[in-house]
This record gives sequence, structure tokens and C-alpha cells, in this order.
Amino acid sequence: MNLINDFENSIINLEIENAINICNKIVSSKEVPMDEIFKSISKALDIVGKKYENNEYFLSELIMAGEIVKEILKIIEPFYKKDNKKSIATIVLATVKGDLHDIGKNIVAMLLQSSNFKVIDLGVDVSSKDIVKAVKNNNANILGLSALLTTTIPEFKNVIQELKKEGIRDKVKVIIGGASVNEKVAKDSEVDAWARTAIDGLKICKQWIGE
Ligand code: B1M
Repeated sequence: MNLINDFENSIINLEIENAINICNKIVSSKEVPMDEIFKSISKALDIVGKKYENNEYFLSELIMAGEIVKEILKIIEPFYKKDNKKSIATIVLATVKGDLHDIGKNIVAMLLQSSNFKVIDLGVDVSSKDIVKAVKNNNANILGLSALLTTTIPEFKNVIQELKKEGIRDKVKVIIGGASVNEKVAKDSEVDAWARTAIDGLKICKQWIGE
């Protein structure tokens, strides 16, 4: 078994110390591309989610898995620190109202920052009004929204309506992501793009600003 498999299993089995130790080994070995670590995190959390659906895991296990990944992201974050170059564009990021999931959004933020985007991260459970206020106040070029619960999908449309109400819909590109998002959700929500992964999201944002 290789390190990356051990890493995935340590998250799936909720072994926090193991997960941290293996992540440190992976990072210092420099043999595994960072993208692979992100893929592994998503794969492991999908399995945790399936175990939850099958009543093999309960809410406390979901919470634990989230905490483990937060610790892991602390190890990875220094590798994604922004250099001192001038920001190439401003992006407002938020998880929509009613939704507390932020691991995916935080990975997106890390990747964008390391590509010299100025990231205004509003956190989780953010109302459409507060999101649009931040877009306006920061003169943002891009708005990135995340939602994982199917029940919070309508919030994307609410944000678009709020942007229209404030007369700034055509001033900002809107991209959405998160486990609940697909082509149909993006079309119905009237956003400009959706991304399956954080890396796809970064590519789209870069294209938009001609990078
Ligand atoms: Co929650 N949860 N959860 N959970 N949770 C899911 C989403 C679920 C699918 C699990 C399941 O049943 N299989 C299910 C939703 C079912 C549904 O709606 N269809 C669920 C549920 C039911 C719940 C609760 C309701 C449970 C309860 O209380 N009974 C509750 C809701 C709370 C709330 O939000 N109001 C809840 C709570 C939680 C925790 C807080 C315990 C914890 C989150 C911790 C945290 O985020 N800080 C948690 C976790 C860990 C999960 C799973 C297991 C993992 C989520 C995750 O972080 N995935 C999840 C199962 C799953 O997703 N398969 C589940 C990894 C992450 C990297 O993926 O965020 O999709 P993701 O991001 C990806 C891409 O989507 C993309 O890039 C990322 C990296 O590639 N991306 C973007 C995301 N945002 C983007 C924005 C962009 C671009 C790309 O813009 C530029």
C-alpha cells in the first residue's frame, strides 16, 4: 500500500493522528503532487458521506472527518501562500445561506490565493444580501459560491436576483461549486459557470481575467 492510500484510509477510518503523520510524510517526500492530495481528500470524504448515508457513520463521525481535514489543510496551506506579486483580480467567496460546509471553498481559496487572486472569503451561511454587499464594496471581478446541501441550491438564484436588484449583475462573473452542483443547477441558477473541482474552478477564473 502506498502513502496516498494510507492517507485516504486514515481519513475514512477517522484516525486523526495517523492522517496528520501521513500527510506530513507525503508533503516532505515531495513525491506526491498537491493536486493528488486534494483528490484523495475528496475521495475519502465521499466515502465518509456514503457511510453516513448507510447509517454506518453518524453526525459525530461527519464532524470528526471535517475536523481531520481541517488539520490536514493547515499542513498544506503554507505551500499555497501568496507571493508578493500584485493581485490579478478580486474574488469574493462564500458558502451560501443555510450551508455550513467549507472544506471545498477553503481549498478553492487556497488555490486562488497562490495564483495571486485577492480573495475575500466571507465564510459559511452567508445571506445573499451580505454576499452582494461584499461584491459591491470590493468591486469584485468574480463571485464564487459553494453549496453542498441540495436544500441550499435555491440560494444561488437568490444571489443572482440580488445582484440584478443592485444593478451589478453584468459587472461580476459568477461561478458555483460544491457536491450539489451540476450543469442543470448552473443553468437553472443563471450563473456564468460551475466547477466540479477546485482546480477546474481556478482554470475558469484565470480564463475570465485573461491569465
Ligand atoms: Co455534511 N452532508 N451535513 N457535513 N457532509 C454532505 C454534503 C452529504 C452529501 C453527506 C451524505 O449524506 N452523503 C449530505 C448532503 C445531502 C444532500 O443535501 N443531498 C450532508 C448532510 C445531510 C449534512 C447535515 C444535514 C447532517 C445533519 O446535521 N444531520 C449537516 C448540514 C449542516 C449545514 O450545512 N447546515 C451536515 C454537516 C456536516 C459537517 C459540519 C459535520 C461536515 C462539514 C465540515 C466542514 O465543511 N467544515 C460535513 C461533511 C464533512 C460532509 C461530507 C462527508 C464531506 C464534505 C466535503 O467537505 N467534501 C459530505 C459528503 C460529500 O460531499 N460527498 C457531506 C470535500 C470537499 C473538498 O468537496 O465541498 O464538494 P466539496 O468541494 C470540491 C468541489 O465541489 C469544488 O472544489 C472542491 C475541491 O475539489 N468546489 C468549488 C466547491 N466549492 C466551489 C466553489 C467554486 C469552485 C469549485 O467557486 C470558485
